[in-house]
Amino acid sequence: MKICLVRPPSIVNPVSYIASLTPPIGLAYIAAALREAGHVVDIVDGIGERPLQSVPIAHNLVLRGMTFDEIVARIPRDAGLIGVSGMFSSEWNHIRTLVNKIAEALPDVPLAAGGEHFTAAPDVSMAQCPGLDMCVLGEGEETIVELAAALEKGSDLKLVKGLALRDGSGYMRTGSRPRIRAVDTIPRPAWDLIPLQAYWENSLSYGVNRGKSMPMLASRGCPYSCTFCSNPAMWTTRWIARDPKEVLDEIEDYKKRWDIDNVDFYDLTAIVKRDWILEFAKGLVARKLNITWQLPSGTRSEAIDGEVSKWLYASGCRNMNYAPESGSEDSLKRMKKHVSLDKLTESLRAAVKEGLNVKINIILGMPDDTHWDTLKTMAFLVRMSWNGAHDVSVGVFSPTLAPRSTSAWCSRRRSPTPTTTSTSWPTWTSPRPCPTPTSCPPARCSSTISSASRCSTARTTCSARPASCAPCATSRPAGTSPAARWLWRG
Ligand code: B12
Ligand code: SF4
Repeated sequence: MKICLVRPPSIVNPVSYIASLTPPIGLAYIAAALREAGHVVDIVDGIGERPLQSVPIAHNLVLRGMTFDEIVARIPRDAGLIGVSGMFSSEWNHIRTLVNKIAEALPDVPLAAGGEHFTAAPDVSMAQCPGLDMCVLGEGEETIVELAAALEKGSDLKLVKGLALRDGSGYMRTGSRPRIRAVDTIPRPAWDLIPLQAYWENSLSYGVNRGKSMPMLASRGCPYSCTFCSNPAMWTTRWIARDPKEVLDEIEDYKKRWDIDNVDFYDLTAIVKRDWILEFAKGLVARKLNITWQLPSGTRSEAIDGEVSKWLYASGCRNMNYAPESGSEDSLKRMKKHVSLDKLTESLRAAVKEGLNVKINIILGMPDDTHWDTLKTMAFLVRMSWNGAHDVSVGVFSPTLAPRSTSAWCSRRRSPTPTTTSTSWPTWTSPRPCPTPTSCPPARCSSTISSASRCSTARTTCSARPASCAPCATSRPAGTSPAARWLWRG
């Protein structure tokens, strides 16, 4: 069967330094699995095929990439299945328009969707996209292959686990699919179907720009259940790492094929086991590939001590994000973050001592956070700065940005009124009854938002994309990071 996979364009603030546009590793994995099952696959990469094109939309934002009409025109008319990817719930309004346009143009072709957004909100997605036939929930490789086989044979789709299907005027789930345990058997991403050159030529990657960068996944899932995070609903709490040798072979293959300079790990949390990371880092040193690598998405710090940091640096790791998210113990308890700030500080000192650039990820305005929690977080950032942290990334918790599958979203919402058919942005996120309506706190986040926006202005200093950005590429002495300058300027 011919299958077409579609990656929508992305919403970007044109003056932001932190809006990364990245090659779609999720779709490349889906394409590889389908190809291995014998299908002919085409990917319409709505970003990579027009990386510099911008279409203005509301609120000082642009859609970067192909227009919806260009995407619809690019889809082969003889496709037997179309699959659309949707990562961010914050982009739903636009993904919805695209899905509806595809369904109108190709009404007879089965239309599936998958990714973080569709996993968190299949009910809303199907209610607002009448032409969307099914959503693939969670990890997609096995489900899409079984779905394509069932469509070819004309067999009952209800027997394919991991789907949300239309059922009368509503929808039904076909039952949950277990995670893939044998992760080393998952075919490597089909990068030949993605215009990688366009990303490299335009310095589009995740993390700090260190030249020709390849996305990579060393593990899937995360063993924790932080309340603001979609991980438990999307991947369960099972962390499964690939064999370090497999990851090294993949890197070596990319070095030979494309002479890459750098690897960006997209893992939810790559470093969980000390033995794993040591074996990986020592293996990379032994292979002498002359590349750098980084962990831009945030990692746990528990397994990173002096010896691990030494090997991280020796193997080419240059940038790493720790994600304590708050400096307030009360807030951390509510987030179920399970992090010791003292141990994290110790780990950070060791990493900085070995020469790594360390960024701290923070979330402000979580449900039930007080001004006191915010002040404690600011003090914690000062401490991090004195200990050598180079950068800070501050996000503001928002019920519209948080995935609907997270418990923090649920406790933040106000109205229990079902609104699956509403198309207005602020209300679509409230379609299911809240199990704990009495715990919804009063609106008191707005006071913290102003501090966060000041901070996010300051952080652009160090998140600037060009390779020439000296602060990103080199270590600076403790106490002179953007966080420190921002906090001390009065
Ligand atoms: C890379 C990344 C980014 C990049 C994205 C670049 C881009 N435009 O694509 C950048 C840095 C820009 C980014 C920003 C943000 N991110 Co981010 N990011 C990631 C990250 C680290 C990796 C994504 C990835 O490639 N995963 C690996 C692949 C294999 O998984 P996958 O894409 O989910 O694909 C699998 C399935 O979903 C499914 N699938 C996917 N597509 C399809 C399609 C079909 C047809 C099928 C059948 C299946 C299928 O099959 C795939 C293989 O199993 C994830 C964490 C993670 N590891 O997933 C967070 C994550 C996606 N980000 C998240 C968040 C919250 C954000 C921000 C809102 C943070 C902030 N406050 O600013 C912003 C939003 C930006 C925006 N545009 O609105 C959340 C998503 C929450 C949500 N559902 O909305 C995640 C899950 C992190 C988390 N745990 O909280 N992010
Ligand atoms: S925030 Fe990080 S540690 Fe917490 S569940 Fe998500 S990926 Fe895991």
